[in-house]
Amino acid sequence: PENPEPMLRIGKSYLGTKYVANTLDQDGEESLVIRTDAVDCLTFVEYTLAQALGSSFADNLQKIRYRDGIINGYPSRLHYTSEWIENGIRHGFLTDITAKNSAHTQKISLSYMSTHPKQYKKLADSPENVRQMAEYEKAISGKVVHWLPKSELPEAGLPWIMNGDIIAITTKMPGLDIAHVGIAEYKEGKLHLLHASSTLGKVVVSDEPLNHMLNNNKSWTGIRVVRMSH
Ligand code: NAG
Repeated sequence: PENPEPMLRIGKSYLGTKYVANTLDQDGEESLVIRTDAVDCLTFVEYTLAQALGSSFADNLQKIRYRDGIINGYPSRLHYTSEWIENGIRHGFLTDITAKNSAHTQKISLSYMSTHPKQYKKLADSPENVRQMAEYEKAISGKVVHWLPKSELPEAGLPWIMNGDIIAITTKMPGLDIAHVGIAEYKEGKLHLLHASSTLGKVVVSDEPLNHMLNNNKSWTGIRVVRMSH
């Protein structure tokens, strides 16, 4: 069968969708934004996962995007992908595949948002939001997670990385955990990335295999792999 994995089948229905950053940062109170016509790397994965999980799209999206599914201001949104992953595992809709298959570990260290408030509309004007973000950063920092260094990812991928898996790219940018996310797709025996590309301005399957993308980016260090739990 072709594309039997729902994450891949649904993710591919977004091919060509335009890339737009910051669609979730609306004026006024934080609320559940659904903009499936304009995505960034993370919202693309969120919409795909919300649809793949079945039944209520909006309910799923809220559980995916907000800490424990509760919308309570800007800091209740899961801004850091490692906390986004942790929330998904805790609520039973994601499984940490790297944890089962890679012995490499790293300690999470988050501070980027609270130290760059001018880059975020909802932090630039709110010291209270900055204070709360700093608290959440502190709460997750120090947690140890498994990852796969890019030097250990062959062009052909690995047997334990499957079509439709969520790939989160780790970064050495100080205070940040994940720099980019997408969905795994094997093409002609090589592992590629289905992702919302800011440089190409839309959702694409990478021309290059994922390991080339990683090796061509100096600040990207490796990957974490998580899978939708069925
Ligand atoms: C992430 C942003 C987050 C935003 C999400 C979806 C960081 C650390 N996180 O990259 O604020 O909600 O994209 O647009 O910048």
